[in-house]
Amino acid sequence: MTDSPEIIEVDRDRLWSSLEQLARIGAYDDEDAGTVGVRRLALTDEDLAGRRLVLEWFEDAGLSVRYDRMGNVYARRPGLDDRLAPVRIGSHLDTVITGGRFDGALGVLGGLEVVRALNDAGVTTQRPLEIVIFTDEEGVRFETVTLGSSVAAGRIPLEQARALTDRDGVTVGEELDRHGFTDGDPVPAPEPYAYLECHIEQGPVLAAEELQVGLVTGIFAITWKEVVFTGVAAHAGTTPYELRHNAGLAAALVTVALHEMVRSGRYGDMRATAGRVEQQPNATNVVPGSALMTIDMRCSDAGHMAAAQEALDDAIHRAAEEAKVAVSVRVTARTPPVEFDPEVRTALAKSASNLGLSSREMISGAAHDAGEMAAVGPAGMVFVPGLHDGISHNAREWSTPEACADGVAVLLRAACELAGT
Ligand code: HGY
Ligand code: MN
Ligand code: MN
Ligand code: MN
Repeated sequence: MTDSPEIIEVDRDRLWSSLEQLARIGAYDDEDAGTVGVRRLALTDEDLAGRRLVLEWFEDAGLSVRYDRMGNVYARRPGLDDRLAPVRIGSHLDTVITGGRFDGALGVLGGLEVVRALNDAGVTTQRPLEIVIFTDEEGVRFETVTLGSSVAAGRIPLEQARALTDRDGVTVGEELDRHGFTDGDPVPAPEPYAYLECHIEQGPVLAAEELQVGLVTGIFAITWKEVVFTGVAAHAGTTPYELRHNAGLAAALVTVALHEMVRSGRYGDMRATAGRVEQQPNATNVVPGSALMTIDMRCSDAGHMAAAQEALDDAIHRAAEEAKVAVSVRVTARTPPVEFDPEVRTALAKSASNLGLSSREMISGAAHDAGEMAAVGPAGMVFVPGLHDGISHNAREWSTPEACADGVAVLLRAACELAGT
């Protein structure tokens, strides 16, 4: 029996309650933010505990679960014709160190709510649906972004992913084996008919313009670099300035160069962040002998990104010269600008307007698994407004039950349209 998507309702309170229950796993007191955050770094026990809870819900919803060798989870709801390629709805459950309860979780639990709503309405879609949990989207523990989905899409080979290490020298491969994913399905994954992701906006635009959902056009290009400056630790009081080899100075000069590059306007909508700066021996009376810094650069235009990388490399080498230190640079992530599929974008826009929701098109400055999925099939995203200027990657990340339910209602209708009801 199939009904038109009009009468299939998202259960706002059920969705909100699932978000709340999941947020208890990995909860931590964040003094700086003055609230409770969520910390489930990729492939840690907290990450797997969060998955276990969601897998229970998947099973309760009648989904059959399998996983691949990268630990990505696919929870399948049969369609009327299971020979057809599935419509996938997904995101991630891992968080950054100062995470909130919506980044990633809303996309996975939103997919689960789509299934629960279809179950309630007794509706079976033509195509099968698959809800996906991608491993390690955040790239905080193993230092590259959207790792699980990039392996599922075939951009990063599994063996290259398995060799990545965290700051304690533990490899992705050891963690995948420890959690029992080694015998999973081969990667890359078979291609979906379409991929949808609902995600908190992680920015101020929708709330500032008092809009209910964001219709995402694409994703910024992203380049991450790790830079290591090697100088000489020396006495802060007796070492004459011209004899110093100050690695900390070099890192500071690069941070200022980034600031000047962005302020120059020469690189369009470029955003640059030196998120990690660690200098050793990190002592008041010792000239820093070594410094490690990471640089995250993003912009919507590939040409601006290329020019910015050239200027950055130049700034890095000038800083090393000025501070009289050695330097090594490693690219740790590089993704092109993403354009989402016109047909998927139309399905999402039609859903939003049929629901009478106010919306606008917008680009994503944040990386998403949808960016990797866009390389292997038609993909698209819907954004949900956040509170507190849309702050994210911060324990204060917040939204409302209504906003989350609106985003998932758009997801539901677009999934029904693409999967056929
Ligand atoms: O870095 C990002 O944009 C994503 O949240 N991992
Ligand atoms: Mn995310
Ligand atoms: Mn994130
Ligand atoms: Mn994501």
